Amino acid sequence: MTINWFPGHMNKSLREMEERMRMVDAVIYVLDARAPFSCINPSFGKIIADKPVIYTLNKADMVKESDVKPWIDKLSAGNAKAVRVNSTASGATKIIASKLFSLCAEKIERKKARGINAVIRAIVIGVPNSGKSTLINNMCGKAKTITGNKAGVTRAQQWVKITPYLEVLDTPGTLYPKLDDQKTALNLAFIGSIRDEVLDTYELALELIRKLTNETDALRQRYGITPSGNAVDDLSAIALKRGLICKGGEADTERAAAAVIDDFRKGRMGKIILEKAGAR
Ligand SMILES: Nc1nc2c(ncn2[C@@H]2O[C@H](COP(=O)(O)OP(=O)(O)OP(=O)(O)O)[C@@H](O)[C@H]2O)c(=O)[nH]1
Ligand SMILES: [Mg+2]
Repeated sequence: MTINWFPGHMNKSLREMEERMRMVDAVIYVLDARAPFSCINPSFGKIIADKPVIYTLNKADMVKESDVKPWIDKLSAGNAKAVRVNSTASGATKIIASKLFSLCAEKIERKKARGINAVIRAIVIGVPNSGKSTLINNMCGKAKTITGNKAGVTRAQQWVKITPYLEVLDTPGTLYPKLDDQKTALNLAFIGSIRDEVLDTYELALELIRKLTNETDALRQRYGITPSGNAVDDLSAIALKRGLICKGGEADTERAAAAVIDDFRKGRMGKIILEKAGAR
């Protein structure tokens, strides 16, 4: 299975992001903590240039703290800071505002010397479904942006006033024009950053089983199966364990595939990180 998804509107989103970059003070770069490296979009690097960045390891509730910590250390350097956040927990994003003000201290002080209260503006960027809009709603304590459990929910940029001195810009999730590295593409598909319509659910579930067999005990714990080393057989075993049977009596592996992917995405297999900080 070769995964690629870069619809026309993403090109437009990248252009708009570039235009807006000139008028913002900082970047809130939202990464899914389950696959931080895969969420770092090579197209963003040039656009961000030397703006201060807050790498936000979002969905931190879905991974072990000990797995996120090395990413925080790795991503914090120079004018970049990294934080871990669960955007679904009330008040959890307060740390972002405080980091933003400290990254922009020079501008704040400069304006203050002239008797002006600076307004800090930040752009929120990231791959689809990483939780950008949820994070913004959390920052302002109100549902000001539309969120949803699938890729491509936000379709246009939207400014949101958090306080009189802090404004953030929600942007549509953007992927890479070319997903050359299929390992990255798979991770993005596992975490729901690629539209399901362009994916083969059955093949994706087999890849996820292969990945989880190698790296965790999740399959044994969730489904009570002993991974055999053959993903096709394992998916059948999962279907039978869950009572997913076709009319003819054989295992319904299509439904089992959808269940495996859904279980992973909803965190029902436990706290699993797909990419450790030291691995690449
Ligand atoms: N468990 C958990 N779920 C989260 C977190 N942040 C967001 N979500 C969920 O992730 C899904 C996607 O959230 P959105 O805020 O719509 O993501 P987005 O990055 O704005 O997505 P696009 O607009 O498509 O680019 C929603 O179902 C959220 O409830 C988090 O910190 N933890
Ligand atoms: Mg959104």
